[in-house]
Amino acid sequence: MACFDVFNGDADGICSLVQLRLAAPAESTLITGVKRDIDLLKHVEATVGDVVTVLDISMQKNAAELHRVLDTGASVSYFDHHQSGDIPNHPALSAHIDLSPTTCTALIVDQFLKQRFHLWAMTAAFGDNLTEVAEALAKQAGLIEKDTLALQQLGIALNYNGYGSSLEDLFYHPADLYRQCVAFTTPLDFIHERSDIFNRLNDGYHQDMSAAQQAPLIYQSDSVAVVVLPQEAWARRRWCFWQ
Ligand SMILES: [Mn+2]
Repeated sequence: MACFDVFNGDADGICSLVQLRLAAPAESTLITGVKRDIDLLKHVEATVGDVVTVLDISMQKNAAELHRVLDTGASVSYFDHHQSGDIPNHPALSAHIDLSPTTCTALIVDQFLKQRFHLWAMTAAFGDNLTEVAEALAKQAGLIEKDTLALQQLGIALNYNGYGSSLEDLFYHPADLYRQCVAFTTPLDFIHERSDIFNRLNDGYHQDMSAAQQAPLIYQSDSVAVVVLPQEAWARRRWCFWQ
């Protein structure tokens, strides 16, 4: 039996898989990409009895590939908060889909795991821009402000890492980032023990922001501004972030 973990390369995808694999460790083939690459199920070459977990990519956009994978005899657990389209009624599919604007995939996983790795879920909520939701959860959990802020910074930085036109543009390959994160039960331990990674992500984000602010402005009106960006990785990250 082979395991395939298919996940969006942003904070939500990474933190969702971190929670599931902390709860149920397994050797798996990791399938991910830049944040905008959600066409991921096509890379799964499963056979009968295999187990496929899919996180934070639209079921609607992957519908044909989902049917293909189910037809091989593999079982699929699907967690997501994007457009699902019709959810196939298949005995080997367990779908955990919630389209509410106040949730994200990592929060759906958090509920599924009865909040076992709650801080990872909050990190993802910050990364998915659900700031009020994440702050409320942090308050309920009794987190001190400094720790809440650290989770927010990590969520934003993990999320930003997913932006780029190709994997080469990213600070870290999302699969590598996942492997580093899953070594820690809480994101606060990760931040503390792997400050090298945390700082590179966080500093990289801020450096890109200030580089973009200094890019030459060639036109501005009340509604439009045109800046010229160089053909460099940081500019492609910013460009994809703006899209
Ligand atoms: Mn998400």
